[in-house]
Amino acid sequence: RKKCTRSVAVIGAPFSKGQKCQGVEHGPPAIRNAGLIKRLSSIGCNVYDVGDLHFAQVPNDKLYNNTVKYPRTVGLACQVLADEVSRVLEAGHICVTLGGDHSLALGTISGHAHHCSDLCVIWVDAHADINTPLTTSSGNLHGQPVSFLLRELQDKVPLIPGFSWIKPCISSLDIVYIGLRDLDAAEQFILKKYDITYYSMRQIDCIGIQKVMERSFEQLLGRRQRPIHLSFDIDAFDPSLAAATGTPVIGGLTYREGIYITEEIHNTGMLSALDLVEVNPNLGATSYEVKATTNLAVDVIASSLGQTRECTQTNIDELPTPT
Ligand code: B3U
Ligand code: MN
Ligand code: MN
Repeated sequence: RKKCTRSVAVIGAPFSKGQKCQGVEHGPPAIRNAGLIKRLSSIGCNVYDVGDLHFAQVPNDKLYNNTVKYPRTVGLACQVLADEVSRVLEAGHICVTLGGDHSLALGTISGHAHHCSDLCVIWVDAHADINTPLTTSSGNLHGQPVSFLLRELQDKVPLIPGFSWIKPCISSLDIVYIGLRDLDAAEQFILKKYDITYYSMRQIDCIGIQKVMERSFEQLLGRRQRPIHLSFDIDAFDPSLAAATGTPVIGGLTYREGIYITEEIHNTGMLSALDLVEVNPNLGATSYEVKATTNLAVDVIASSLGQTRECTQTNIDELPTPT
């Protein structure tokens, strides 16, 4: 249960305007209260807790195109977050961001790319979050962040208010999805048309999580070592494990699959930034379900940073002898 090689900065991003459920802004304190900082210290991480950022709500933030909600508020929050992420990476930390809803990945990935343009992304989620402002039917920006980040997609993405600072920073071969099981038709079309690699739950059933990780690393790291951005939506897990989230979808990752993903990412030695998003402590039917979800979030983060399911302490070299 030990070994964390570098220092880790933790940023709370209590942001919720990328979706409609109240409460996801309470994710950061809920994950902290489940013992995140202590756990990271106990596995040997040097933890620098940035605390929670403050996000202003932009007044008169009208719908874009009669559909997209809070574009200016989301754009500004992501800009603030991007600056903070590149600052802590610059200082040499691994950057852990606690959400908040998944629209904030626009900020974390932009900030990460500002620090190192060579990054790759592993997006663990039930959803692809790749609608454009013109294909979204919900209007929620947490279902769209990837569309703003992909270079190949830019001729299909309109400039929306609050987003002019964003530069697309990844290509379709630089991202891999794991855990998908709820795609809109347009999202499915985009994944196919732009040749984006995705391992859906069906694919995981077919080949197993071990092969999924092997193939992901072969694609992303096979030619050269590069920093990994892990964007982990807690709704990738089965709702029986992570009930306290806004859009649960049946048939998700098991605990063992989810933890195997993060253990393998740690083992590459290339993890540079991690988002843990969509934990909503207002949801979940009982306090037990909320606790289970926040504990799971802590396990995901800790195993990304070196917590193992085996004891890796090496401080015993002799058994006690009876006298
Ligand atoms: N694809 C739908 C649903 C959705 C996306 N992300 C979540 N839900 N969490 C949308 O709103 O774009
Ligand atoms: Mn998501
Ligand atoms: Mn999701």
